[in-house]
Amino acid sequence: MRKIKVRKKILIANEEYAAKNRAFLKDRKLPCLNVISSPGSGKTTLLAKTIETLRGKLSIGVIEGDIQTDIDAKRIRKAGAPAHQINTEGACHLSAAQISYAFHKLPIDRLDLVFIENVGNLVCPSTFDLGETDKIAVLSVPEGDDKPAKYPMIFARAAAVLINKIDILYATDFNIKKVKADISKLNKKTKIFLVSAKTGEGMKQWCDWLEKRAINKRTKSAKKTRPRQ
Ligand SMILES: Nc1nc2c(ncn2[C@@H]2O[C@H](COP(=O)(O)OP(=O)(O)OP(=O)(O)O)[C@@H](O)[C@H]2O)c(=O)[nH]1
Ligand SMILES: [Mg+2]
Repeated sequence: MRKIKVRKKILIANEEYAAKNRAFLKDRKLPCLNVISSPGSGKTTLLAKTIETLRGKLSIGVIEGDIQTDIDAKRIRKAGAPAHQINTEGACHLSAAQISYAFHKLPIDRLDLVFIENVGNLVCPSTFDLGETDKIAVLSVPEGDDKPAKYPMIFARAAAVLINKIDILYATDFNIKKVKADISKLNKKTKIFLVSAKTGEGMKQWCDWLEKRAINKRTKSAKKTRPRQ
């Protein structure tokens, strides 16, 4: 009984911080994408490649979540973007309060887009609201094509799904047609990208989509806030 009460309190506190984060992003017309996947699907490699591909077009900042170490934040800085590392010290997902604090550790007013790389975990982060604009799922080829069916939560909620490591498709029995059908059953609206962060294949389509979304967000918000004639 007591445990339930404590959990309820934690969730209410998280919802309050998530609402605060949403308002913070809305004020700045700043898109923030929460990237979720199993450990090792290629999130950091994809983000580094995205930063390189969009250099000169979009100014990107990254909030990195890991149980321990600042390995990923260092990789992002090496790719040329500001990064803030959060260590959860055991927790399997980031919280909205941690994100609220991390926004102020980035040069937020100079950014066009913020990525959150959540702790590598296909389950826990998918239902935890951080106040992000959208969730992005990454599934890599060696994980197997049954994952959307077995772990549906993130695929049902994601605005886009990146199927990464397509350069090693030849070495697996991963069935792209089946995966696409399974994802579409869960979420008709989601956009699916086939990519290789290693070779760069498919990165242009993904980056074009990101650029459009970042620009759309700014223009839509500008229209909304424009006073009526
Ligand atoms: N062949 C191939 N390997 C890749 C690709 N993308 C990433 N990798 C490799 O996959 C491994 C894991 O990549 P990371 O980017 O660290 O994965 P991650 O999802 O950030 O991992 P965590 O942060 O630990 O959850 C590394 O050895 C990468 O070089 C790809 O497109 N193709
Ligand atoms: Mg990583």
